Amino acid sequence: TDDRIASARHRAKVMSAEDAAILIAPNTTVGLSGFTASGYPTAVPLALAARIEAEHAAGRPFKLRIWTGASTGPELDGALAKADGIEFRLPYNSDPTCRDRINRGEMAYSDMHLSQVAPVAWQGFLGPLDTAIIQVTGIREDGALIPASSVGNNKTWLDRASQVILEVNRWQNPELLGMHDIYYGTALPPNRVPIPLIRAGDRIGEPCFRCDPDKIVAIVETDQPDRNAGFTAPGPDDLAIAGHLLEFLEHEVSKGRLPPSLLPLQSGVGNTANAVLTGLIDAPFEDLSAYTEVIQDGMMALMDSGKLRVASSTALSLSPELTERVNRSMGDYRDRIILRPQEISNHPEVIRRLGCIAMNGMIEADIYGNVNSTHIMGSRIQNGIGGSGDFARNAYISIFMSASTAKGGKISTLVPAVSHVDHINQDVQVIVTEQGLADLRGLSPKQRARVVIDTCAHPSFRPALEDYYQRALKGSYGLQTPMLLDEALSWHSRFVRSGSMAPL
Ligand code: 0RQ
Repeated sequence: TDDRIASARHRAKVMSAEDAAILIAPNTTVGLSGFTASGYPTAVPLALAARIEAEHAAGRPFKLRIWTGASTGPELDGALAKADGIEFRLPYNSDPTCRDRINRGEMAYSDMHLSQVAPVAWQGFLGPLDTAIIQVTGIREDGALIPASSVGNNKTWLDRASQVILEVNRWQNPELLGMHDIYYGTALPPNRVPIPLIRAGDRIGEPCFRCDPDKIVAIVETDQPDRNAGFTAPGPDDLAIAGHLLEFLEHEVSKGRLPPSLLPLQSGVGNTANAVLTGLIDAPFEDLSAYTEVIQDGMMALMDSGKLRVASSTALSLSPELTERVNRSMGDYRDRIILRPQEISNHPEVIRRLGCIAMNGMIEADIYGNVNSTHIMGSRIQNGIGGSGDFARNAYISIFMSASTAKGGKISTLVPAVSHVDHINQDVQVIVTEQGLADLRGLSPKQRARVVIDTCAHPSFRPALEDYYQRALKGSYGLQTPMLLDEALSWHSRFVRSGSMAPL
């Protein structure tokens, strides 16, 4: 114990992870920190998983309801799911063991818009929160908690929980102090007021979390690096998508519909999004800003190049190499990176005011521009909607991107009808594949179908899509959004039956 825990009152509560885990009762609700594999607790969840396994071995049931910020790491979601200790989880998951259990029907999963989790918790719709387990960088003498590399829902879990367990992670750089902006001005209707944030770089809150010391029942010391996966070098499809997108943005600037510094960028998870950001380094835009929820390697590269002036997010989500480098020089970024609660990083009011350019990945889109971000073949969850809905509906321009085929060419990501809808066509303005970019703004459904088929579909599926559409124009019940009811999902059922969407 050193000055990471500057308050004697708090120091008296330091104990082992095993002792802390005993304080969590079966059949209770636990809210944990973590947004991507950044700033999530590791020691207490691992000890808890071991305890759950021992209880199960002794024939005693032990399950928990788990709330987080978004996805976390293997020591949290992975370990608790392997121990069969999660009965219910929200809001976003990318852990493979959780995913399997959800898709086998063994775990309940509530996939929510990330901005809505905190307000819905305050409204009381989720029930009581028994325990919060929150990773922090340190505890100040006055008891304020210095946040770690993600903020997520931590403020809300600390405020709502009956008891609090802290993990003080010595690996996090104390220079993080001052990077965060914890806003305490949210109230419920009828007392809600405007969020006073008018530029991506504005600070409207406090650097630390407040927490009633009487609620803190345990403090565990750790030394665990964040552990997000690395990125693969962008492939030809990623580069083609990035190329189309950058050309589109240049075109919008030349038409006077976007300023030369663009508008605050939001960029989703994954390799393609990362390739787009990297591509911006050599694009003719200056003085960029970002208002987003995750900062990936591409965004750091853009910042280091001098092109990105400021980035607001709720988490750093960097490859292992970049995690180490950025963590060493955290103080250098404190004025240019702002980490906020996800209720604010993803706030519809702020996204609409700033006019974000939203760029997110998708599973599939249909010819009318409805987008599925979450489900494979209509019923199997991949990850979750994350913040894509917060940004898509409220953005200045909402862009979805994917390669035009998946699974080695056996699946077309452009289909007659999406098998699950996350983003309705009104929330989808641009679709990009390696084949091209469809600008759907202001078009009717039939005009949209024309552009999507001609521009985005892969040549191996384009004739079948065209054939479906032509027959729909003749045989549909109505002609606003032509559809053959018996055939619209036949591509998906063919894949489930035969392993390929290709026409027989
Ligand atoms: O499966 O790994 O088994 O091969 O889906 O697809 O191509 O690796 O793409 O990593 O960009 O993820 C929508 C899931 C795309 C992501 C999604 C299969 C494919 C692969 C992943 P395998 P890729 P990406 C901010 C914004 C929602 C949340 C969001 C996502 C796997 O972007 O989770 O936007 N978005 N948040 O093979 C069957 C198809 C398929 C398909 C892809 N049409 N049919 N399988 N796959 N398309 C961030 C946060 O919210 C934190």
